[in-house]
Amino acid sequence: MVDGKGLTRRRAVFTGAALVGGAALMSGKTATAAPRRTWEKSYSGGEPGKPHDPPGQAGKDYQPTTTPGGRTASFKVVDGVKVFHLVVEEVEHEFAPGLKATCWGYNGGVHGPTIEAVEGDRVRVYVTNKLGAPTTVHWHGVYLPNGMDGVGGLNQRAIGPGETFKYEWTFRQYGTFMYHSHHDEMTQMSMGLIGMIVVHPRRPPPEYRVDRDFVIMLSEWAIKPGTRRPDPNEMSDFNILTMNAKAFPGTPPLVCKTGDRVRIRLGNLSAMDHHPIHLHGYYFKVVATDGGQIPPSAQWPETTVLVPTGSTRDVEFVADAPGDWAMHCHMTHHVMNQMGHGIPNMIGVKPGTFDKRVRPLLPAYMTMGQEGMGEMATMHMKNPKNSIPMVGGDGPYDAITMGGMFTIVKVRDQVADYDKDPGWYEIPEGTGADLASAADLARDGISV
Ligand SMILES: [Cu+2]
Repeated sequence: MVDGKGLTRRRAVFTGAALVGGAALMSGKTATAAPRRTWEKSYSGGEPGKPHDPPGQAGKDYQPTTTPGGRTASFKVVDGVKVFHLVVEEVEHEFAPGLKATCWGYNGGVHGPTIEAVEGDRVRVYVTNKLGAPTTVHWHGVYLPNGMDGVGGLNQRAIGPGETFKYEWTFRQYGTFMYHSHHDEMTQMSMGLIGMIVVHPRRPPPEYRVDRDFVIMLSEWAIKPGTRRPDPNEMSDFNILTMNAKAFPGTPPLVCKTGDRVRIRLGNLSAMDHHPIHLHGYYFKVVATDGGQIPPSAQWPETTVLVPTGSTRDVEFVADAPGDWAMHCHMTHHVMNQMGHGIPNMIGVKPGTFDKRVRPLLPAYMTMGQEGMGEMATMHMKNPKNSIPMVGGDGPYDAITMGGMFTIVKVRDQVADYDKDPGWYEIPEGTGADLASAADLARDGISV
């Protein structure tokens, strides 16, 4: 590979032929004409100050993406330039029914809206700071003039409270990228100042076309039960794990029709964690990172993709199996809500008459956890004000003993409205797990 380094690949976009020769000299190999990759062929944008393409139109130049639980940024076109406006402000945000917090967001929401554009688009993004603190915006993974990169102190002075800054560039690549504050990152990203960017190819190769194109930002928060401010000082004990700032059971499903080609663009801007995202019922291929498309010959099948913090991963599959398929982070503590970790291990404890003896001192006392945490999903215990149970969403059979970074891909033969939850999948008679009958046990010689 002559393009192993990001910078080299980037340059290859502009001076492909010259670079191939140079790299071959360095590696001592004979120069051969490296095939141009599909995503390079698609490139058509100008360098800053040079002509750019006309603004790409939804429906004509690209199929819009869906950000479940979030939203897409609106823009207007002024003299051929797409103009966006991000307002940084304090926002009341609901993570799941019963849990709200005062966060920092963009345009009245947490996280920021997905910025969607087409390669070759010229964009101008105004950023108005309505916080009490200075801020900046960094455009993660995007090729920009250095002065637009948004690192406070390094590329610009921070945007003071009440000020509006202007960023402007031409998208010269396509893919899945992110944006986030680059001033006092630890505080500002933990408070919610992050968002996704999707850039579609100007001339998409046939394999780019999908029917459903989802965008999911993974993040983590520390919100102690009963409080309503995320704690940015937390370093390891994050207790709210989110997809587009929603924690299960607050995460909306990803609705697909049987046979749909599906892309899921995962971004991770968690403070301290990577997330292995696992999809049930399917395998997918990892087709892109925030460094660009992965050539088809280098894509491999997976059912779990690790999304390191500060990275994006695009996965694709064909939704050919109807059902309600779980998709979640496979770190088991990341599918819990507001889990406290300073608790004793009660597994196997036999409390005997202990509860009875404690109750004169603590009237509501109940020994819990001897059989694990699952029962907490069904107990409907009273929670501290503004907090949610560690696990538990209502399912069609029982409580779903999951929380946090968990959602459901709902694949149906008929879909009237992709934006509407189709309810629970009805498992066809005789195809589900069920209580074994005495006849089954006898036939197979199973003694219990
Ligand atoms: Cu995780």
